[in-house]
Amino acid sequence: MKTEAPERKQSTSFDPSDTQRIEISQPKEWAAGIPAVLSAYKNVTSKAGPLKGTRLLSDLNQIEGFDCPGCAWPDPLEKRATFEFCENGAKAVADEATTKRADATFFAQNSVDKMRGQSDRWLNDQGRLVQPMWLPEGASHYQPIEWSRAFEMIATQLNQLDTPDQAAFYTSGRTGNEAAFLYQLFVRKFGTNNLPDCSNMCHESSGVGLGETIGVGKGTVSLEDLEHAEAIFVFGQNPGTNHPRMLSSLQAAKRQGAKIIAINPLDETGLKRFKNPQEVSGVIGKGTALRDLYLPVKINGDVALLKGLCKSLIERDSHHQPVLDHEFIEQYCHGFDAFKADIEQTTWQAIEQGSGLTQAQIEQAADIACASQRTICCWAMGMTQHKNAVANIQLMTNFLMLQGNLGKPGAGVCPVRGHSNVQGDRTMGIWEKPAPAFLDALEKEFHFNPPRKDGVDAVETVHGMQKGEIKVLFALGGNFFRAMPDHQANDRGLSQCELTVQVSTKLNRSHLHTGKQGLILPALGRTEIDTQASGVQTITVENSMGVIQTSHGKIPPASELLKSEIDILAELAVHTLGDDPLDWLALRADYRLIRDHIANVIPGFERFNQRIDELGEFVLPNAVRDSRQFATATGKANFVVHEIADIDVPPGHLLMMTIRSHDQFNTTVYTNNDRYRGVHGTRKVLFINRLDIEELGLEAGQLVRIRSYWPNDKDTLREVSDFALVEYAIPRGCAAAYYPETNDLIPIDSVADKSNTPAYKSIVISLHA
Ligand SMILES: Nc1nc2c(c(=O)[nH]1)N[C@H]1C(S)=C(S)[C@@H](COP(=O)(O)OP(=O)(O)OC[C@H]3O[C@@H](n4cnc5c(=O)[nH]c(N)nc54)[C@H](O)[C@@H]3O)O[C@H]1N2
Ligand SMILES: Nc1nc2c(c(=O)[nH]1)N[C@H]1C(S)=C(S)[C@@H](COP(=O)(O)OP(=O)(O)OC[C@H]3O[C@@H](n4cnc5c(=O)[nH]c(N)nc54)[C@H](O)[C@@H]3O)O[C@H]1N2
Ligand SMILES: [Mo]
Repeated sequence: MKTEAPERKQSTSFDPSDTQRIEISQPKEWAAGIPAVLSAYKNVTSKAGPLKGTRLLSDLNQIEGFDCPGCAWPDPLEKRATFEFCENGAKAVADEATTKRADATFFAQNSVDKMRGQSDRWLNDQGRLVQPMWLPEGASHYQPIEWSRAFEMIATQLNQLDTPDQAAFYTSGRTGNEAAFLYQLFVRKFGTNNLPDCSNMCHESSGVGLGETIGVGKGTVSLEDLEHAEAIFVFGQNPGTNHPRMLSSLQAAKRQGAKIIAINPLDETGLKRFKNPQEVSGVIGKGTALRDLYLPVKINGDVALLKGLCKSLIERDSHHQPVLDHEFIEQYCHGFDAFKADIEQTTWQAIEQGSGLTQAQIEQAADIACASQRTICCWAMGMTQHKNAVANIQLMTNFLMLQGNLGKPGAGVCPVRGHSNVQGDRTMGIWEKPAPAFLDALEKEFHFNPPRKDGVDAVETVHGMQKGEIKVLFALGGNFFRAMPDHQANDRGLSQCELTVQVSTKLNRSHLHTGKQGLILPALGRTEIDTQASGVQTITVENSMGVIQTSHGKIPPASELLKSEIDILAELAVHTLGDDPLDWLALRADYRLIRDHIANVIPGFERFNQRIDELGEFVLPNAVRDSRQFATATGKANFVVHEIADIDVPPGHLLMMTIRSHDQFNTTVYTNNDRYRGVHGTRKVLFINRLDIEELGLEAGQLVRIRSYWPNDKDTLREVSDFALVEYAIPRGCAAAYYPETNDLIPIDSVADKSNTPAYKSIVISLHA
């Protein structure tokens, strides 16, 4: 493994060291319980103060409170617990409600260069952004700027472009529905569909895969379905950390007799055993064992595994003892014969080799599927961030279709979304490939000609910036620079832009890699009271299961200078669009007026204001769930044939996935600990099988350089250094490290087929002492 690197372009380090005293212990055997409750209270009260902290926790996810700014897991429609939150939701709230401030004095004391030398944790730790800041061309420091001048500057830059397509408008998934709707309307009136978003990096593969197979790009189950399922397959997801409230639903399902199967290269703690902090038995008892079966699939081995599952079901099916739902297949599906033929000719040998599992292991999972009348597949990033991610999604759907597990209670597909409103943002039209019907409706409501040409997604935005075709990047939330792969390519692109604008709540690395000029526009967060001319405003969000809910800010804004995202967008529209006939400032004054427009444009939102006034929340229609209608090209649910893809992992190399620790929210790092996996004091670790450490002639605990291998671009050296090897139960040939520290290893061209999502979870690496 000691091959010397040839002369190559050396990567710049985007990863300042932040290592404390490293302690590695055994992974935990159960999740939540008292440690989670203590951690929640400690986080919120230490950052926001004891009074504000307690108040915040009691308003979290209540009907009259605010929607958790963490993940998109739904709240129960009825029967909410007094404290309907989880440890990690509390961390997200605390992080926003912090009493620390990154104000003008802070920026005067810290040059951009100096801040680049700090860790992500340090950047976030500086507190809330409280006033608009400007980085003039060539300047070393940000300086304060008036809001009005900032808007003029953006409008001037935008209006100077040769074409509107020279600007791109990114969205992260915390933006509420009303702001998202206004944003896409502004962008389309400006004249482009360049609306890349965090979905492009997240569940895009789910949307594309489901769209082709079942005609709805969203999940088809409700919380109630989940609790009434007989079998739940959890693919590529770590809910104990990323969707902790899902554990309560899995526990409820389990108590009704459901079997749970975890499919993951790591045996994640949250799926092993759960101590529900809302229950006495969760506090003092042993908790509930969740998974009945654990399948340690190798990274990217899911297509093979799913083909194995389908093969087993098809082989077991006979006239006397039907296993498949032939009536469903006959009436609702298309392409079954070709699918069946492909599965029959796929050998068990290929399946075992591709999945890293034995036939016996897969048959155990098939036993559970056969015994179940109601099966659900849940999944997250372990399925969507691979080259063949769309195949993953489609085979999961096909596996369910074999037994008619779509559009009936207790069964269906459940892509578990990431950001709290990422699904709603898409529904509101934040999409670079808008449906013609959506544009027609916009045209009818607002009397203009929306652009019809597809815009750029996140990866295409980086390409566009590098080629000089995109000159302005405006980002509504998020951390585009750090969340995207290939920091080198991204930095090259960004630095060529004329202007980059970040609408943000907290300091992050995107503020340090700007265009020739950079602007930071500080925004109100979800927890804060939003007062406009007509009074205090309410916003809405859509959770992972298509439920529209209201959210009411509860605490005073971190600064008087903050503006709501809607306020910022309305001002931007007024400054940029000149004499546009739409009264943007009236919409800003009263968000109900925005909802009236939404009701006229987007199906399912009829009587929007009335319904949220009366009920607080409502469920969007879903053709598959409600009536087994499949709006696909064939009008039916489609079976699709996919090959088992072989990733080229040369000898001496490993396949690495990038994952989240328990103490981060995406690029926001709270601490350097990962309690459930037994890591303390550092994020620079590589989880690796003991036998691979031995075979490579290395030692546990040793610091290594990780270099990625990308045959399509042998000229660029992508390497990160000082990662400690941690012996871990992970399949041979596989490794894992945290995101975003390893994002520089991923070439911008390493993407999923069809969805163009960066293949964050299949990185071929070699290790160097
Ligand atoms: N606290 C907290 N909550 C969050 C977030 C956060 O950062 N912190 N992020 C939010 C966002 S935006 C998202 S998208 C979600 C992310 O939620 P997750 O998808 O749970 O997050 P990851 O850490 O990326 O975990 C991916 C899981 O997939 C597994 N995996 C990786 N590759 C494969 C594979 O090839 N096959 C299989 N079967 N499994 C694989 C990994 O071992 C890991 O358990 O969480 C949301 N919620
Ligand atoms: N290697 C690797 N890379 C990945 C992933 C992975 O698994 N592996 N996951 C990908 C996924 S799933 C996602 S979703 C992306 C995430 O990409 P992003 O959504 O772009 O990143 P975040 O880290 O969530 O953004 C955090 C920033 O958002 C701002 N913010 C927070 N709340 C608000 C708000 O209410 N309003 C505004 N205006 N700003 C706010 C703060 O300034 C904060 O610093 O990362 C992707 N990148
Ligand atoms: Mo995500």
